[in-house]
Amino acid sequence: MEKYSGLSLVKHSFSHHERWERQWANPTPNKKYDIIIIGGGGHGLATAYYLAKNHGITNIAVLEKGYLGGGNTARNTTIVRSNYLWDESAALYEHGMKLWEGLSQELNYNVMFSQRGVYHTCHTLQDMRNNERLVHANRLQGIDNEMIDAAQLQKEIPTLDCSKDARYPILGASVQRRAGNARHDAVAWGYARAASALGVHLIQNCEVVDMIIDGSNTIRGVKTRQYGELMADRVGCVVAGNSGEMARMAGFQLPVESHPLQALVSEPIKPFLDTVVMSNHVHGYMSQSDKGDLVIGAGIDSWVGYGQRGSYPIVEHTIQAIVEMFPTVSRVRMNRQWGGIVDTTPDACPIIGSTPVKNLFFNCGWGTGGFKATPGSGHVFAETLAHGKPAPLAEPFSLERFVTGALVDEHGAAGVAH
Ligand code: FAD
Ligand code: PYC
Repeated sequence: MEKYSGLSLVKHSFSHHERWERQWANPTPNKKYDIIIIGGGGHGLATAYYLAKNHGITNIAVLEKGYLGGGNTARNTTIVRSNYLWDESAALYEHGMKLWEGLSQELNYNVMFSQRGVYHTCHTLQDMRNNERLVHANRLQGIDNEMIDAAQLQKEIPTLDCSKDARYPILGASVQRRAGNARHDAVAWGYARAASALGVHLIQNCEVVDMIIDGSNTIRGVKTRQYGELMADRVGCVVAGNSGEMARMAGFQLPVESHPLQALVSEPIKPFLDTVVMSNHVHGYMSQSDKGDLVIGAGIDSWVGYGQRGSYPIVEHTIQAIVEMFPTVSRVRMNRQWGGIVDTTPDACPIIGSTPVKNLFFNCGWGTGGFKATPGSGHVFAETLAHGKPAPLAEPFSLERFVTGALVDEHGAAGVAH
């Protein structure tokens, strides 16, 4: 089960007290920031870190309405992969994957990135064809991905039911062996600590309730519930499921819908699954955490909502799928179930870049798949904010694509059951 990338520990240059002081900073009255980042999830914290580290901009405030990393970053099932279909998205996610591969060393914080492989099982001929297409596309892009047949799959995952008696027998699978998972909160803490050490202000319990936009349609700052007005030259908004609400404050509409997405974990059991298995067809996926919990998820609630919980029929359906694929876990008890709010776009791809308001940038629309993108998203958004124009990797993901029609359709091709 131990498949972590190696760590080299370097002494951290800040005392515990200094770190505490920085991470729990309050805004200084009348201070103007170069950049305000709204949202202290993984993406916002990664953005702040790369702004400070790669662009030398440290007069930054990250404003978080709750606690750092308490949104979707804390609620996701941590699958990291880069096997997307189209060149634009494959390039973006592969950029993230490469950053993941050195992240523990970069942050001097064990993010427990474990390249244990991710399998997408195929239960129909069409599933096989879709996955073969994906594998070919990935190979042309220089991204690892391969097809295996059911006999090979059975050898690699003995507890998976690959028999012909299953309701939807498995015909084969695609597998990205460099894919895997990581520890969600460690990613947020790692970026937070490293950004704080570089001088970034991390302000928790600070909810943005409005935008300050002048007569020339330029953003000047934000209004917060706890600290009044905070001013900045540029504002980056990275609030996942709350993006639509933020756009409303800024006076425009985004093509995003907010949906609940839920997950659940079991009681801890002995190690029996050292990889990640996903089925688009029977609609469920599972991995096993280092504590032994089975980490299980499925699709979004198809209705919109802001409740951080999922509804019952989905979880019941998910468990049916999991028990079908892994009959051996049928008597395992579930410990916890929760939900997050994900922001979905019509082409299942993110929106990264400028908005109708000058100096206001959005990074949103990652939907059900943004955890894997955390380092890549932060990296390209930092470049975008630093230069005031989209980073090259972000260009295909502009808001304008919904006007020009240049969509990057990753529905289904993402190989996940959403
Ligand atoms: P968040 O972590 O949600 O951060 C946004 C922050 O903005 C929050 O902390 C929130 O409190 C803050 N905020 C909101 N409004 C305001 C305001 N007005 N003022 C100040 N702060 C505000 N992705 C994968 O790649 N792999 C997976 O396996 C996976 N599984 C998932 C499973 C579940 C159950 C869920 C819910 C999501 C899953 N995702 C997965 C998606 C992934 O979690 C998200 O795309 C990703 O975490 C988004 O990160 P973020 O930093 O943008 O958002
Ligand atoms: O994007 O791989 C993914 C994913 C799995 C579960 C939720 N998202």
